[in-house]
Amino acid sequence: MGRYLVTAGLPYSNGRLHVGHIAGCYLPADIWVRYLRLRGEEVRYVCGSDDHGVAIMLTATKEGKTPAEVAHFYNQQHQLDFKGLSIDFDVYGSTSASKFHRTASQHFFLSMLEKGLFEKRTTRQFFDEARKMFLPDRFVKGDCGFCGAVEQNGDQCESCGKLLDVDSLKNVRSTLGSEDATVPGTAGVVTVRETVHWFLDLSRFQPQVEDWLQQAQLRDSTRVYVKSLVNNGLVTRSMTRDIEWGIPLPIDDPDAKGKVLYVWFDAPIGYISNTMELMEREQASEKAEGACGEYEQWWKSKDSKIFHFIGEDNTIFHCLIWVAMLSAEGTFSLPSGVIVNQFLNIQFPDKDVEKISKSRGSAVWIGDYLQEGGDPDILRYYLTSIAPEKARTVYKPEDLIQKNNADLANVLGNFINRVLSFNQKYVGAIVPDYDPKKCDVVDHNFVNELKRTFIEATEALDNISPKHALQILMDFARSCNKYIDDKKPWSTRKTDMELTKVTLYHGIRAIYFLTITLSPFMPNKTKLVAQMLDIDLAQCNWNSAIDEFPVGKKLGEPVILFQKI
Ligand code: B3M
Ligand code: ZN
Repeated sequence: MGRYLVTAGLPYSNGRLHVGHIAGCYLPADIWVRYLRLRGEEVRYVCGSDDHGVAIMLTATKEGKTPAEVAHFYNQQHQLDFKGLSIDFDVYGSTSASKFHRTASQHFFLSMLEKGLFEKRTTRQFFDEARKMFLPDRFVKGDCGFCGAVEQNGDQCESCGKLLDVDSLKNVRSTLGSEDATVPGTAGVVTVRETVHWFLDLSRFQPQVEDWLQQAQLRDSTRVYVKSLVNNGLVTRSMTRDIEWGIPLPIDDPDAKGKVLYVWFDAPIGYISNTMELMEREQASEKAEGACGEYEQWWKSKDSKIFHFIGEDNTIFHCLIWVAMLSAEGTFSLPSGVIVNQFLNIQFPDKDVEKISKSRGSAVWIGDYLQEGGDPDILRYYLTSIAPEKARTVYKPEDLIQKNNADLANVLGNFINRVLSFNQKYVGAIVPDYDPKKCDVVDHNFVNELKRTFIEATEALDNISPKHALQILMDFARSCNKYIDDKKPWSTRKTDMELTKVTLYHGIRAIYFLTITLSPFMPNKTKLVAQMLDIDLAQCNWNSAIDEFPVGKKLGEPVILFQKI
C-alpha cells in the first residue's frame, strides 16, 4: 500500500469558479484520488484558497471590503461549488486565515536567508501615484521602446517579443483606472521609484531541477516545455513585493518594512500548511487511530508520494520555482509528479471558439450550473470526456446535452436499465443462477473483453489519464449493449429461459464492473446503480470489479439512471 498526497492548484479567492477551473485540475485530481482509494492506497486530497496577491487587494478596494473579507467570501463560495460537484477534499484551507501558513512561509524565507540564498537588490519599478503603490507589470501598459508597438503590457511586447521593463516601456499608464485616486490630480500617473527586494537566483538550483525532471511523473508536453525553459537558463526572481496584503517578511530590517512575500512564494507552501491543518484535525478526531498523524509523514517521508494537479499557466511556478524552493529549504520531499492540463476554451452556439473570460462574460459558472439544477455527474462526465490533457479543447454547451443523451442515456443508462428491468420482470429481484455449461463463445468473449477493459482502464489511470480511462470504459458500455442485442434475451426467453439467464447474469456482472470502475468519474450515479445491485460501494475495491457477481444474490429496485435532456 502506498501513501499519496494529492493537491489541486489553490484557486485565487478572487472570483467565481467556472468549468475551466474544474477541468483544469480539481476534477481530474478528484477522479484520481477516488481511484487510488479504491485501490486501497492511503490518500489525502489537499486544497484551499490562495488569498494573497495584488488582485485580491484591488478587488477589495473596488468593493469597499477588506482583502480578508473578499478572500473569506470566495473561499466559502468555492467550497460550495466543489461540494456541489462532489469534488471532495480532505481539507480546504486558506492561506490568509490558516494558523499554520504564516509560520510555514516565513520558515521557508528564513531558511533561504540563513543559507545566504537571497540577494538584496535595489530596483526601479513603476509606481502608481494616485494609489501610492508599486505596480506589478500586468497593471501597466505603454509603448514598446524597441519597435514602437503601442498598448503593450508591462512585461513583454507582443509585437517584437522583447522583454520590457522600466526603461524600455514608454508612455506608461496604470490600467487600474483612476476612479478611486487618493491623491487629487494624479489619476493614472505612473512614475518610476526605487525599491529594495530579496531576489532568489534560480539558476543555482539548475542541477536539482534537471534531476527532478528526469524522475518526476510528467506528461510529455510538460517535460518538453520545462526542459526548454531550463535549457534557456533559469533567472533571478524577486521573492518579495511592496504591498500590505500578504505574509510580512520575518526580519528586522528597515528595508523590509511594508513588504510581503511574493504571492507565488507563499501559495505553494499552502499545500504544506493545509496538510498541517488536516493532520491537526485528524489527530483531534477519532480518525487519529490509523491515521498518519504528523504532516512530516506526508511531506518528509520516503514512502509518501506527492502529486500536484495544476492548469498550464501554473507550470513554471510548480516545476521550476517550487522545485527550486523545496531544494533550497532542503527538508521536504520534491513532488513525485506534476500533472498539467491545458486550457479549456469555450464556444457558444453560433459563436467562435474563445478563451474563457470573466470580463467578456464568456464562461459557464459552476454556481449557475448547479443553481439551474445541473447534475454534477453529467458535468463530470462531459468535462472528463473533453479533458484538455494533451492540448486545449473546447467546451460547448450543446455538446454536453448531446453527450448526455448519446453516451449516458442511450448507452450506459440504457444498458443498465434494460438488463435490470428485464431481469426483474422475468427472473425476479435476484442475480440469476445460471448454468455455466450453457455459455457460448459470445459469452466467453464478452467476459474476456471485460477483463481486457479492466487492464486497459487501470493502465490509463496509472498513467493519470482519466480521459483515456473513461473512453475505454464507455467503449465497453457500448459492447455491453451489443452483447445484449446479439443475445436477444427478449426472444430466447420464449424458448429457453436457461439461455436467457446466462445472458442476464453476464449483463449484471458487467453492470457491477461498470459501477465500480466508473465510480471515480460519476460518484453519485454509480451510487444509485449500487443500490439497484444492492451492494455497498464503500466496501468495494478496484480489483473486485472483475470478480464474478454472486448468483442468487438479492437485487434492489431498478430506477431510470439518466434522462435525456
Ligand atoms: N492561485 C493560480 C491560479 O489560480 C494560483 C495557483 C496557486 S497553486 C499553489 O491560476
Ligand atoms: Zn516591440
